[in-house]
Amino acid sequence: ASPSQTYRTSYHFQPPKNWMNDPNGPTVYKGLYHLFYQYNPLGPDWGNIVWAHSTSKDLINWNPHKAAIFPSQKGDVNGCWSGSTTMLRGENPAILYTGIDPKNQQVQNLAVPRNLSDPYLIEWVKSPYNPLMTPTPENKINSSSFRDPTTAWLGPDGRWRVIVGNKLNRRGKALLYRSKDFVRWTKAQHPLYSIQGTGMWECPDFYPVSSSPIGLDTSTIGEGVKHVLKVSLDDTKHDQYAIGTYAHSKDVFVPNAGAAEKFSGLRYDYGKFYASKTFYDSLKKRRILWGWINESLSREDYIAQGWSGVQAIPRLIWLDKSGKQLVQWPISEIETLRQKKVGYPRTQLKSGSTVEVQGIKAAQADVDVSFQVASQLEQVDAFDPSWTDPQLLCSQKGASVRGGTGPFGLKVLASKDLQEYTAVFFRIFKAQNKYVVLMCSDQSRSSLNEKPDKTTYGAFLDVDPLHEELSLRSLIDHSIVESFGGKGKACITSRVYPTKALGNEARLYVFNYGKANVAISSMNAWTMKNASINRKN
Ligand code: DQQ
Repeated sequence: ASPSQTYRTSYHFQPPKNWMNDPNGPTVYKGLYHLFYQYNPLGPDWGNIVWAHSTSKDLINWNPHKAAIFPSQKGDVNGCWSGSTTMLRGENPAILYTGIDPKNQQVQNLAVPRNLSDPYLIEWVKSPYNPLMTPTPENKINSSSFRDPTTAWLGPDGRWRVIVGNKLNRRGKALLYRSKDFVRWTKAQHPLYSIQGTGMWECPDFYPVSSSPIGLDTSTIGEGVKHVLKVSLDDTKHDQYAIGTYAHSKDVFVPNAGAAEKFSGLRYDYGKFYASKTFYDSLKKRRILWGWINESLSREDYIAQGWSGVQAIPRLIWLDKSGKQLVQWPISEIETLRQKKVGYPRTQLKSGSTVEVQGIKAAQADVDVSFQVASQLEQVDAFDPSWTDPQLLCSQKGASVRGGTGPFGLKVLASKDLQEYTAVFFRIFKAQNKYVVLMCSDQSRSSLNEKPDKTTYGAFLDVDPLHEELSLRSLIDHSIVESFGGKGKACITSRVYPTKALGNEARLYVFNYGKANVAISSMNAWTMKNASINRKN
């Protein structure tokens, strides 16, 4: 393959070439899924941003269309940045997005379909009233930190609400606007929520959840409904969230105790995953999460390959039974790409062993493995309570550092001689009165090429290894590994650039480098078919 094609994916969403970043305005209309995305039509680097557009019947295979929103008005001459779709009454989609005006100020604009009988929604018309929300000295909004309107929700008083990301000095804010007609918007006195010291909140998202995979429409309020506020922290490039309550009489978000201090705790994904956005899929009554995964290559190298960025596989998202965190799982449609399966019966994975999973195409695969360690916890290492940063812990205790129980897990995108591999694994510790499970994705050996960023990622996984299995599912696709631990309680996505473990040379292994044996209670692996993604007919 030519260098530009080496790291392209076979079933992840990407345009045929050029730069892509945030997913925008995902929705479903007349049975068709729509994805818009931040795109540079002129090259592989960020710039000249338009809303590119694709549609799909299954969220897996996508057809490209012409750009839906591109600079054409005063309110967006310098770029059409991120935003969201809202379904107005009677199935009327409306897009709110950020435009960059002639003075390079960030303003919010409205666009609606030209022809509602076209399920592809090819043509979009901008409101003659644009811009609808602007920064002014009176409203004290900083014109370079005012962007990314959310999907709006309808209050019991018949008024729409939307939030827009903002910061004032170091205070991150979710500014709240209200409107009766979706055109005239008034800024509320108070933001929906704000936190001192976080820096800019990009791409906020605000939506109701319940502890069942059945999703809720964005305007749902009531008994037993919790709300999630997600922000993309510009300073750290992490998507963090808090769970709480939407006090709709006051129009404020009240996070659960301890849930939101500086958004320091919960992340959708502990690897690469940014500027994400959910939407309510009214066809299948579920909430779906899209997120952007950027390159770990140097700028020089992604420019040389002629493209940059992929979208993560859409994930179902819901509230965990504990109420303390969200759970994510690849949408079931992805399983239609599963082709050749290899299954393993229950086996022992002896201390020190590395076993190849043969019979699949390991460069594009779906692997689901469960481990049992309950009877193997005598030698477990002690947990030091000062270890509060799982990423740091994973980088200190990588795949080649022997422990009592663990590391054990998968070596993916591995070369035959194991000179190259990405290790996704668990390690167990004993804290005072509970076990601590660490999940890591160690990229340090992922490529013989020195240049890509190989930061190790890590997360604590809220699973009790004494009573529960430890499951790990990884979606492997040439240069992406998306891993789901504990049935979706912790997700870690990484980008890797093997030089040997390419195409048919890639291998998959299951390994145990801990002192204790562990049991594999089940393991299935599938070759994944290519999806048809944005191919011009
Ligand atoms: N990307 C967009 C902005 C947003 C940022 C510009 C997040 O609207 O804040 O391409 O990645």
